[in-house]
Amino acid sequence: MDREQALEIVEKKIKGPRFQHTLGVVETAIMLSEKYGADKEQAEIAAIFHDYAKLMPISELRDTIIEAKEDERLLLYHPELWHGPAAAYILKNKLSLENEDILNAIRFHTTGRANMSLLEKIIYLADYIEPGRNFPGVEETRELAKNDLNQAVLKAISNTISFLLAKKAAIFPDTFDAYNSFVLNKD
Ligand code: DGI
Ligand code: FE
Ligand code: FE
Ligand code: FE
Repeated sequence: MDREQALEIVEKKIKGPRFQHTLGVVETAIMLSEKYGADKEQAEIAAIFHDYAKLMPISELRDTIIEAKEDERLLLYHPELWHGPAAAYILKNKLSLENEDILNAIRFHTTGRANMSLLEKIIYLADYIEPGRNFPGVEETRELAKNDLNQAVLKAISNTISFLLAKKAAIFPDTFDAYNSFVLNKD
């Protein structure tokens, strides 16, 4: 599947501002791939599809998580955590996307996880710093992204955890695992 086909499929699912965000993630993921030596085509496909399931109804997302045999603990947490795993399943089973690294970059783009691959880090970070984002701390994360991928991803994860703590939101274990993995392994 090439870029144009992929964009056409995604634009049907997520029109408007959400599609603009996706284009920002694509541009940022390609830039980060060049800087940090990831496969540009893979980063592009993962970025195009990362929010493919973002606007699916919650009931369909829930059914998809169950059908996919994804981690059922997800269902105890905020539905915001469901669109990545659901997209990975649909892309594999209905759109024949086979590359496991691409699928994992999509699956874990909201939470991160321990021992993320280069592609997973790039998609996580691109989602956080794409030009359309303006949450507190994003500028500092963009600066770190210029020279140190791991420090930048760690910053994005730390900011997300602080944000969730301030809201008294439940924090999914993969989010903590991602944080600990960067702090302990300095990877
Ligand atoms: O889909 P996007 O809006 O582009 O971005 P995303 O998939 O990274 O979702 C971001 C949201 O997910 C943001 O509001 C923070 C939230 N989030 C990330 N990790 C956790 C979480 N929410 C909860 N409740 N628990 C988490 O561990
Ligand atoms: Fe997302
Ligand atoms: Fe994100
Ligand atoms: Fe996104």
